[in-house]
Amino acid sequence: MPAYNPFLPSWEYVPDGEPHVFGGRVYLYGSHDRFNGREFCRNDYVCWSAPVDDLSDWRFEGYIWKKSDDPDGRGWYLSQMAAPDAVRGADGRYYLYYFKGQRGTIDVAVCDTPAGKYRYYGRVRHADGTPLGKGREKDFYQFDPGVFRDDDGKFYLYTGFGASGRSIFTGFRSPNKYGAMGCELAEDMLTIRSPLHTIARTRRNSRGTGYEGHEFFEASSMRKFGGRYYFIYSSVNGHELCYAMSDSPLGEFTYGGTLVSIGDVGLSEKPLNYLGNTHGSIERIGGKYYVFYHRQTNGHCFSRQACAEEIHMREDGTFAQAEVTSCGLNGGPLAARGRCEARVACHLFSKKGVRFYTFKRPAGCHPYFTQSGKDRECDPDQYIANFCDGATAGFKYFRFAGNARIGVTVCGRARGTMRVRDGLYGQEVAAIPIAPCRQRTQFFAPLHIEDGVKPLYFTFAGKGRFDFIDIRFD
Ligand code: FUB
Repeated sequence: MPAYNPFLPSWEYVPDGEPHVFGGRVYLYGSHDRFNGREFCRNDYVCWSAPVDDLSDWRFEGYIWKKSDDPDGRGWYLSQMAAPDAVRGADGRYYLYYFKGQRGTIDVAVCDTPAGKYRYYGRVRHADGTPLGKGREKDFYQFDPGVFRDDDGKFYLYTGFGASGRSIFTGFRSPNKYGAMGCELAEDMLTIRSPLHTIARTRRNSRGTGYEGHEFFEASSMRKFGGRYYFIYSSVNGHELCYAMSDSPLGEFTYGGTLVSIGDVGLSEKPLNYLGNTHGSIERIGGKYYVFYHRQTNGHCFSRQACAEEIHMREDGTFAQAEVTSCGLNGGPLAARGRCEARVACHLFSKKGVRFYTFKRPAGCHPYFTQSGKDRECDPDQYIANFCDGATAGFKYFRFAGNARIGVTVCGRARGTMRVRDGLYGQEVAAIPIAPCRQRTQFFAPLHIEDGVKPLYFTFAGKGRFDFIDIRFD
């Protein structure tokens, strides 16, 4: 079975993913957005897992933690229960750390298995019992917990919110001027037993440190590879995951670079996909490194979906920025055979370029990923809507072998040509005529492409707009 990006079913919206391998499976812990939600994280936490030797085979593990399971009940604090992370404790149980948008504290739930039904365990606190986030000195609004177990059995917690303006959750100015914070946790998994250390810099304290332009914003996550600590975070640019390295779990960490940008910013002269926040981490699975992140679906920032790419570590331990692809966890290009859904385009932009998504879909001729049906209806289909003159969808990569024709399925009032190129600035390999249609209709044209691995870029030239459903290979 091929794997695509997004790698979960098209109707699932899991952003802020933290991948962890436990006992031969990779588990994805994340927030849970709603299709067409009006806020971040409207749904209860679910978990998905896949065997480490088949990253296309994701299994739904069910709801592991509901807002109503928290002692705050269904209070307004819980409206945005976000960005959990999990760790296996010294007692062999699994601890799920999460934060509630408007409370600014971190709570913990526990379970005997990685993806069973968690039950409430407690709130992270100082030794005197004051909740972390409510104490003094450097103890700021808590956000996006990352939890980490070191090889020596010690546990660490990382959190922080580096906004210099107002918090999207509280509406208050961010009180955190230090950056990401890290501390050691006691054996009870709740009590802090070290001072709070600054891990990565914000805009307010980055001058001369190497973080400039990629300062910490949110999404703290810790990993250790080859004896080095890697702090992974979402930068002030929002659309990228960056990392910083150290020889010690409580740093200070040196800026390393960008791991992935959802618009391939840094790899291309201009953003090649609609931007918005992203959040994730790296996991070593079967001897390879993968970066997990989320893309933005539905033209605004409240319906985000899990994606992943293989990422390469250089000999000196640094990572090269991964490009976003349609084939993600597939382990190679997609076969140019049969049907490929348009929803797996990894690049999408309009004649006027892209936008950074906020609460509302941008007006005008901007194509966007969306779906039919309601949230979590398991048979809706996802497609690209509002495809109009100059809109481009790019797919990386396909393996071509003796292909003679290519088609697209579309639906809408449009007339023109779908021009197909074998690269962003590549050769035209097909020109598919498009005519108005009230129902989904396939249009075909001869394909002139050599065998081998290539991307495909589809650009519409003409009048009107349509839904771009899929690509057909003959
Ligand atoms: O999912 C809600 C928020 O969006 C997270 O807390 C941030 O990291 C960002 O992804």
